[in-house]
Amino acid sequence: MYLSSIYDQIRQARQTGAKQLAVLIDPDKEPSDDVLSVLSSGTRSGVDYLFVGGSLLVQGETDACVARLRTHSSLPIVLFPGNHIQLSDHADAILLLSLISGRNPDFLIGQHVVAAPALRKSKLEIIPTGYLLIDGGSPTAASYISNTMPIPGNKPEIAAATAMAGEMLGLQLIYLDAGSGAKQPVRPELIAEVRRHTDVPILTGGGIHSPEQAMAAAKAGADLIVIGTAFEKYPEQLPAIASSLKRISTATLAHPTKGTGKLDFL
Ligand code: 1GP
Repeated sequence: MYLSSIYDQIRQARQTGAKQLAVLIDPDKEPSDDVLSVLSSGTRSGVDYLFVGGSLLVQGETDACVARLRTHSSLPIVLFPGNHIQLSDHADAILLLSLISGRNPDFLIGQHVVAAPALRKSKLEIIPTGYLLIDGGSPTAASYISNTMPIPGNKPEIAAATAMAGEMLGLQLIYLDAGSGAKQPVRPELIAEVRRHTDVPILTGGGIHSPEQAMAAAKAGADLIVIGTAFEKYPEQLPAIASSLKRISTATLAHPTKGTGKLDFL
């Protein structure tokens, strides 16, 4: 079946129980040869999307980074911007992030207002995304730069209520992020609680560096796993993570959960 948009692909994966993988490319960092070689193998690498962005770019440029990735990879490129200047018309889509775990109006709506005229002119597919920072055991650039407090990792009910509010406001994805380089990924219990209370696809990332962690997040109900730091440092480990997610997808497809499409691994 032809799927017209990236959001359709993510939603379709959610409906069938297929788990997806995105790697996050930081425009500030020059990709190593090993990283480029994984990217150039396209979907054979087990990667579904390239995400591009960072909380703060010191020297990198989003547009140049996207252009460079295009020459090395045929994978869809999705902007994951830290602010309104991280735009590129050469990407396929943008996660228009509203930082709903925080109470900083600039990241709830302010940056969006500044970016809206340029986004309206662009051909980017815009995917409204509820972005929740979850405490991963250490301060992260995302919480510092956004000047927001992450949701405590042991308060799944707060995350679930926040995600519910985001869904009711019409946000189409929920991204649970422990922040880049987090000590601990978002706890599976928290992901599961958000899953129980929302139907939109769930993305999670921050601190995931092993197949076991990726599988735990996926089993808890995350539909798309995002890996940044571990991919930069150990790109050779990516196939193991990708195949662990494929195993879960295959198990889900063999034993689909009836009714709501919610997964029942717990
Ligand atoms: C950060 O979720 C992403 O926003 C990825 O985090 O760099 O820790 O993989 P890592």
